[in-house]
Amino acid sequence: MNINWYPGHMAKAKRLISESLKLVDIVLEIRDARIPLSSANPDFDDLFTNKTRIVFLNKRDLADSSITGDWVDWFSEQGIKAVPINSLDPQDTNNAKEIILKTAKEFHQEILKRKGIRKTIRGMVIGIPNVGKSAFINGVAGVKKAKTGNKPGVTRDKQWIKVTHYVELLDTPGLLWPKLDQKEVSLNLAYTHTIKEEILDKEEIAHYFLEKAKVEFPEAIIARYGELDMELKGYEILEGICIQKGWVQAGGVPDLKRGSSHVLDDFQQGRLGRLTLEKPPK
Ligand SMILES: Nc1nc2c(ncn2[C@@H]2O[C@H](COP(=O)(O)OP(=O)(O)OP(=O)(O)O)[C@@H](O)[C@H]2O)c(=O)[nH]1
Ligand SMILES: [Mg+2]
Repeated sequence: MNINWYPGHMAKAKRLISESLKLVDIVLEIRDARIPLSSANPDFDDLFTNKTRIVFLNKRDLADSSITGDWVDWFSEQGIKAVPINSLDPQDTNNAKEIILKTAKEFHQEILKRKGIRKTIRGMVIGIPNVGKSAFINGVAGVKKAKTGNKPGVTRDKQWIKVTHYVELLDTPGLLWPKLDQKEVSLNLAYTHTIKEEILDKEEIAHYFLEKAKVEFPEAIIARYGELDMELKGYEILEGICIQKGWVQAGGVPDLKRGSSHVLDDFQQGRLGRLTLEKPPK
């Protein structure tokens, strides 16, 4: 199992982000609440040292709310402010807007005092692909200016979007890193649809997903697909799901391709319930 996806547009986007950094006062990092560590790009630590950084745990509506609470505590222990959010919920995005405006106001006043000028405060929104950066900006700005889509690699260029007369946010393309060398991380990125589907072996990914599910949330699988022997291997559980749901080819052969697409899509769309894949380190 070896997943790597670092197309040319990401290398270009990384250069573009580095160049835009000097224009930016605040960095808003969007992570996936279901995988708060796997969705952290290790390249960002070097890129954004010395910048005020706020972490948003997006897609909180798809994650287990009690584990999200544990994550907020864990981040706080690391000295990082982490805010759970559903970018499609106006109440949540209004709350995020208030947090951003409060931080921006502090910058604005400090610059006014120091330099006597009223400067536009700029925030850069960064994160891995498909985590919801553009949806976050649209929600916070209250306009649908940034293009969003249910697949990674939608945003291809930078785009400034006004939030108020003195605050602007920069939408950026999702960035992965050149070498995904940790299997667990790669799989978490694949499960959450961060990696382009066309390059994945979906049957293999679904097998690993069910291997994890049978230990961590077997009830969610049974509730969705019916009674299954969760002692079996991931592949065999997938076969069982196909048979239960009638996803079979001629002669009753389980259609594993169809089954794996359904299972992964059900997880991604929250149809298996609110499931978090990573717990905070002890
Ligand atoms: N359930 C849920 N879906 C969300 C949330 N935020 C974004 N989405 C959906 O996730 C998908 C990706 O959102 P985008 O805003 O396009 O993601 P992005 O990070 O800009 O993606 P790239 O530009 O490809 O890097 C879209 O289908 C959004 O509707 C959220 O908080 N909850
Ligand atoms: Mg985008």
